[in-house]
Amino acid sequence: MKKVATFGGQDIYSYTISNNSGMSLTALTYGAAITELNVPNNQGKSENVVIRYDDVSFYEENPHYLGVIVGRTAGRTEDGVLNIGQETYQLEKNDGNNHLHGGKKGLAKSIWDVTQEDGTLTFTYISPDGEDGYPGEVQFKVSYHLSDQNQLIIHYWAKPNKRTPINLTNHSYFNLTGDKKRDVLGHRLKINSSTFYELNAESIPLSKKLADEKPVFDFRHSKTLSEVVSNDYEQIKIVGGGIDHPFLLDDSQQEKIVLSDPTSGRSLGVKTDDPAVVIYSGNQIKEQPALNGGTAEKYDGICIETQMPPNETESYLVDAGAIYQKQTIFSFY
Ligand code: FUC
Repeated sequence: MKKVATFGGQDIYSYTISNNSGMSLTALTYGAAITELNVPNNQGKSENVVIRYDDVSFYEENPHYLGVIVGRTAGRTEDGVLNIGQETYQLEKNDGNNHLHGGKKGLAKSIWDVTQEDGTLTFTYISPDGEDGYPGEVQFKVSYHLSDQNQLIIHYWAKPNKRTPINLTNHSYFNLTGDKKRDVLGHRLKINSSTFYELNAESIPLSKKLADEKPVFDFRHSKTLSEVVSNDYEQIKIVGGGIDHPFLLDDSQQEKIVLSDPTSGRSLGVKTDDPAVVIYSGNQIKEQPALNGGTAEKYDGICIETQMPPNETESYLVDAGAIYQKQTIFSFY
């Protein structure tokens, strides 16, 4: 544990865990942000495979949500309007007219308590009733565990005292080249998904579309990201030239998402209990703030945000006293 910053008068610490196979992870008490994830390449050399700010002070505002836990609900809520039964709640609008990633504060800008045990960091945070406009006090617990099989296992747990929506994810930007040697356009992506969502101009999910009808968004056979972002499909242009879309995951026990980088030989397979994933290809990354020891560029990293399908708040309402529990496993090869 090391003090790394002071945000709003509060000390911020970083914690590091490692396994016996060359992996290590560093995360902050602020937002539970993963700032470093070192993974061996095909020569056995461990390098960082997530994007981070060069200057830790940028985590305070964290414009890209690098590495954090986002919630109480990930993604966008149109006009910030949340309906639960007969009640309507106005969530904070922090993305134009919409609510994004839990609001201006959200879990991403909260200070979590941490305990460290062998290869596990456990983060806890109690969000008060009404925080960011959401009803109910909620106890949150998230853990990061590194297994000796080179897996990062993220476990999510929450318990509200009123019926309220909960939909958590981690917002790490992966770049498997290691210590960011180049952008992710040469990475290959495979998603077991036959359905994705089209978005409106404000990135609000509109309607489902079959991958069969839009081969460029059919990732059931892996393809390089460069061939996707250069396609003239209007859904790619609408999000700034790339992917920023929800995909429904087809049922299977297999790894539902696979990302690979031919040059470093690293690949990442993702298993999750969640029925959907938002893939975001870093389209909004600009030159500043600086990332990973140099100037930041568009497509520096890719987020694999496992979560519930969008626009179906009913499906992720958690009753008072009930438990929300999810697990996502990132396996590195
Ligand atoms: C992703 C995207 C958003 C936003 C944010 C930083 O989850 O869906 O468009 O840019 O990250």
